[in-house]
Amino acid sequence: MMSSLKSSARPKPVLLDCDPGIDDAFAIFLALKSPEIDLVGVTTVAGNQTLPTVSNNAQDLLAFFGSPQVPVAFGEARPLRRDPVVATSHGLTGLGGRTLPRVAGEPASRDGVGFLLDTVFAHRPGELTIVAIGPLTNLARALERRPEVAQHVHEVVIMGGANNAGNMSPVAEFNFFADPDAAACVLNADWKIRLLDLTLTWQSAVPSSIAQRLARTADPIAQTFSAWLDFYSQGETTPGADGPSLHDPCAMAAVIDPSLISTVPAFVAVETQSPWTLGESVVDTAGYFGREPNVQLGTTLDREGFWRLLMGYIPGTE
Ligand SMILES: [Ca+2]
Repeated sequence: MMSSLKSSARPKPVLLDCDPGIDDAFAIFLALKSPEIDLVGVTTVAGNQTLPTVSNNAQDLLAFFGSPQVPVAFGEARPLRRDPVVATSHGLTGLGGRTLPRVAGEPASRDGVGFLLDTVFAHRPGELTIVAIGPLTNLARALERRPEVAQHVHEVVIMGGANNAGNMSPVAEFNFFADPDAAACVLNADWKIRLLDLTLTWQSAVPSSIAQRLARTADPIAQTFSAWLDFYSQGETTPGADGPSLHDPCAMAAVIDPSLISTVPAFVAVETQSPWTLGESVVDTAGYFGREPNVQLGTTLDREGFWRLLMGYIPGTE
């Protein structure tokens, strides 16, 4: 339930940059249901699937969760300098295991980067939070067009990178692997970043008791989540745990309740050259490189609190 949450007087305005994606779907759900967040817009980016597919999914998800009025802008269809890669663990539709009613129509904009910039500058300095849970192409393009965007946002919360093992290569996580040049650009920019990498998000692994509760709950949202998790568990594994991890909603949870995630200051660089370690995030918390920290890096997730938060919004799962 929600009793541990402290509702702030005013919800925080959040722009979500995403590539739905099964775990993205859970992040959208959290953003819409949480009274701590005002989801002011969604931008899409090629990642888990192609841009048309993830864009349709974003629109369908918002409608399915009862908020079709949230504007969706279609963003970048290709990484900055490389060929697109898609993920396999989300299936050909990006939402494998359960197809949603198709409502997708015209976007709020076909210039997602322009929409992102307009949304940022429509807010006061330090007011808007960006949650970025796909490849960072849109954010990098926004920095190219208007570098001052970095000083205008409150914070960027990113799901990406891998301090230890990766999930697209031995060392690289999907979002950073898909567009390493964009990840490097975004981490080099002068904005406040909380970075949640696989070391953190793997701590969200779905407990079997939760999977069972979802499976036996009749509510359509619970049934859909259960079907997605069944599908996702076939292609997404978590070291040391039985269930798949919900990487993306960790970033939304970090905005809703920052106490769920502890962080340390770190300098993080992204490898953009080596064919063997492309997209690796090199984490320096000990000062080897003599560089100032550029992120607050998530270290520990309150797994129980995270699942309590998410399940608290799903009807019928008490
Ligand atoms: Ca994603």
